[in-house]
Amino acid sequence: MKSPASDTHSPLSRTAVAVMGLVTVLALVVAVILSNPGAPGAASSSSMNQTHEATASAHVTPTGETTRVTVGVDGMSFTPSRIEVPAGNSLIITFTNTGDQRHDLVLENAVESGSLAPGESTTLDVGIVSSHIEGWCSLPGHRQMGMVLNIIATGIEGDNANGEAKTSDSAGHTGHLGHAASSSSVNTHDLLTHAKTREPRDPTLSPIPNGDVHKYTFTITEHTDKITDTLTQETWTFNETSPGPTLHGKIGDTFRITLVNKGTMSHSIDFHAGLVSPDANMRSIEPGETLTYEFVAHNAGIWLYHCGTPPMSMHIANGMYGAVVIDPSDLDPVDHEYVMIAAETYLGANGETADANKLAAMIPDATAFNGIPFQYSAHPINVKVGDRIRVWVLDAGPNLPISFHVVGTQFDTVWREGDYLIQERGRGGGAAQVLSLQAAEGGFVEFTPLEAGHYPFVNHAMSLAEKGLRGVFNVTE
Ligand SMILES: [Cu+2]
Repeated sequence: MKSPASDTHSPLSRTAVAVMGLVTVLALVVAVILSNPGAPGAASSSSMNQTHEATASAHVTPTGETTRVTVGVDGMSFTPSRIEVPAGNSLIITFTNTGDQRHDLVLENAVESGSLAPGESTTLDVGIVSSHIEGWCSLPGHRQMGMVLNIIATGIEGDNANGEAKTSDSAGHTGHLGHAASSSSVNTHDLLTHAKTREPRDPTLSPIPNGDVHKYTFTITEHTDKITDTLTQETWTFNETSPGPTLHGKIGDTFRITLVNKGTMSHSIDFHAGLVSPDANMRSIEPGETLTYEFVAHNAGIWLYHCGTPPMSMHIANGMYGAVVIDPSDLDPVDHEYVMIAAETYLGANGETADANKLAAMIPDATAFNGIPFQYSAHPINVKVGDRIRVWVLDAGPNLPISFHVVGTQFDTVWREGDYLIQERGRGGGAAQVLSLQAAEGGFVEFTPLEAGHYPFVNHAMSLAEKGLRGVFNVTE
């Protein structure tokens, strides 16, 4: 048995390693003999061959006893979430995912279960417990939501004597095995420079397709996407775009969506545009599974859709959101009709998912209309003087409000969350400077630029505009 940390050129350390190895072997032999092979959940003898010496320390004498526990999942917690083990005992955990989406269990001594689907079970040989060991679920955001397992070594002197649980790493920037991986930051210049290299997403609202029944397949994938020329993040998407496809229909239309999960974890979808029972339609599905979700659009609006698998903040922040536009029955024709979906980005380490702590603190690194910060500053939207323009705005969040403003214009028509706040024709007098929306709210504004020029549109919560929620209408004669 080798110690990876040993210097084999030193006779002293070679002797020490040999003694430690002998102690470990003896402890294991005793543990195998003492453990009851007929006990429920008993590990097979082959799994006992894997030991984890990282947990052994010099001041704890192996007892030769084995502690066996079963651990399940309830929502976003392990049950139990705390295990007491007499110091020096070996520990065998039978981990069953009794939750409703995929989870894993990773211990700080590098023992891990691998990702388990709901109902799956595995056995973890933790080794000899000599001090407190923390465990957690490594799926993005799950640890921060509370999926922490504390293994307490009892009966030893020192700071573990009271069996005090460690608090979960408040920095929380942990990689798969708990090593710190610093989250990223970004500046306006780099975001704008990158936006110039990207093809902008066409903000034009597509016409309503023919017929009363609209069928789509939404395929979920997980991949990396560039944020700047040098920084990438793992994004989760419907049909490889974030936002996902914008659907458009009229009141009374039926939408039939086949959801296909080609990712590595559980995902789902929740269409605010429909009136359906969440139980079956919005359930999480496993990688490889499909789900048919059908709804009738009873009411007008720009409706959010999003993945509803916990932690929802993480699934939305990683890109799983989009819009369904259902026209009010009294819409007038306009020259241009656009969709702007506002969302926030909370950068994790390069190449990784959103940072769960920034997400919880609601302090985004970047913000964007239609997925790419500053894309309509880099690629202004061209209109003519006197054109009538309608802009549908949806706040996909996941957290922060938007105060949508177009510099140099006033909105003579504002429709927000189901009704007109201001309606141009027939009601003279007032106009609006912003359409204000909380997370998941939506509406539209109409306006007409009267002179040529460059008309910025922004989130007038200015600090959020400065992180990317900004674009320009280029108005020409
Ligand atoms: Cu998801």
